[in-house]
Amino acid sequence: MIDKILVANRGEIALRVIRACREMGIRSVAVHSTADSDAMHVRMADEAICIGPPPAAESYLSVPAIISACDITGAQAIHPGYGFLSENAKFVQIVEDHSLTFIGPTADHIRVMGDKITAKETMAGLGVPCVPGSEGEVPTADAAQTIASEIGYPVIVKATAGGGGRGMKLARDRHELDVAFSTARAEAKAAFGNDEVYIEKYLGNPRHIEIQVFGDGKGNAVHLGERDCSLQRRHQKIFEEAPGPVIDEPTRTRIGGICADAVARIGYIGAGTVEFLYEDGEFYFIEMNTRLQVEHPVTEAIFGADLVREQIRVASGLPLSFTQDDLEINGHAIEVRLNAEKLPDFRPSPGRVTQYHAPGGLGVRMDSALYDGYAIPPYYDSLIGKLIVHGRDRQEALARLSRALGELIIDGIDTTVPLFEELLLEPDILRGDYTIHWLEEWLSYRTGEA
Ligand code: MV4
Repeated sequence: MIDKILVANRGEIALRVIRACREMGIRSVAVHSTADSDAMHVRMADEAICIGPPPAAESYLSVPAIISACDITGAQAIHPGYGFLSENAKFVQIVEDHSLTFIGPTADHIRVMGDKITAKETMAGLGVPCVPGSEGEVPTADAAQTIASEIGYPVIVKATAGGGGRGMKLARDRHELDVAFSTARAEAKAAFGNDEVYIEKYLGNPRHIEIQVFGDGKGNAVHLGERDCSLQRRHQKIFEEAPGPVIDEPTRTRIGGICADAVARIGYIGAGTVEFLYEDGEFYFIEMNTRLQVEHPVTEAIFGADLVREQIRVASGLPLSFTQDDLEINGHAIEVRLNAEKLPDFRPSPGRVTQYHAPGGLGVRMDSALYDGYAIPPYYDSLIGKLIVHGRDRQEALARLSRALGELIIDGIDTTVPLFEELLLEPDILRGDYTIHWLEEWLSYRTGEA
């Protein structure tokens, strides 16, 4: 049994994991860079160890430093959080080779899903509906022309090593395709050292709907419904909700069942997210994330489940603490991401937080590592907190979000809080009537670009 976990992350997600450890009677080890000596995760863990200088490449991404920290502290397992080493198959292989437990999927599952062509082939073979497109790699511009004329324009050229919006090129007609194909390939080569690309039919105005799945590594898996994460800016989600405003119970049961069945059949272990584009009532698989996601708390809220606890349980060889039949949705939850950024251009705004007051009360959860007087270092992601609200229905969740934003005080730095106060006045947002392009269109209209 695992009795000490090293948390290979920082900020609110490190706290999230430390909290689960404490409730399970498991000791926690924080790692930190020299820029994070005063960080809250260092104080909240049972032990802390410095692993390097401020740049993440020399600290939070340093595999030797993290493995050494396990040796020194006697931690038997590593929780990677999200980002950093969470989807790095080579790291997971090294962890396994050192007889340590990675709290997450196997290196093989991470590798399969990290290569987007292999991921799509695998999921298609397991009965998951995919976007129409090429069967695997498209090797030449001629092959691209042939496939595009079969599936019809517009098409999108994607890098197999990409994901999350990196390395994509749109082609509206056959004239645009040659340029899209060669630039996608060149950019993929430069960014990922892998120039393999594939082609899909471009969906014009979909929602981003993702299904939370959980496997026990023994051929059993469940789904925990969907999240609608369509509100994004430059592929960064800012507002997420569960359940999805346009997904009904039969639809949820059908697509959730397909996803749970697929991951069960590959023997998947731990938390995963199956991402879809959803348009005209149809789901189209695009990618699978093999980590716990930033927005997991909205799922926790409506199912009353602790997903980090479940990750630790299955990594320890224990069964999930619920079956599919136990899982029932209760109400509606919304998360907004609070970033240390200055509007209107979202420029990072690190610095000292002179005053901090977290909102509270019924149905309010604030996941943040902030405190009064904390100096946000400039080296890392600008996410400084997540405000999650839960209500009996969507309307109550929205009212609670507005109320909680009003209670929140973060002084001394600029944050994205005013953006959410404005969004909550928009009829489309109040109705749940938005797609993946809504936010960027709204932002460009507001700043007078359009
Ligand atoms: C697409 C698409 C339209 N058609 N694929 C962007 C991130 C990556 N996960 C997949 N992405 C897209 N793939 C096809 N065939 C549109 C996007 C896309 C998008 C997807 C989800 C959320 C926001 C987005 C914003 C722009 C483009």
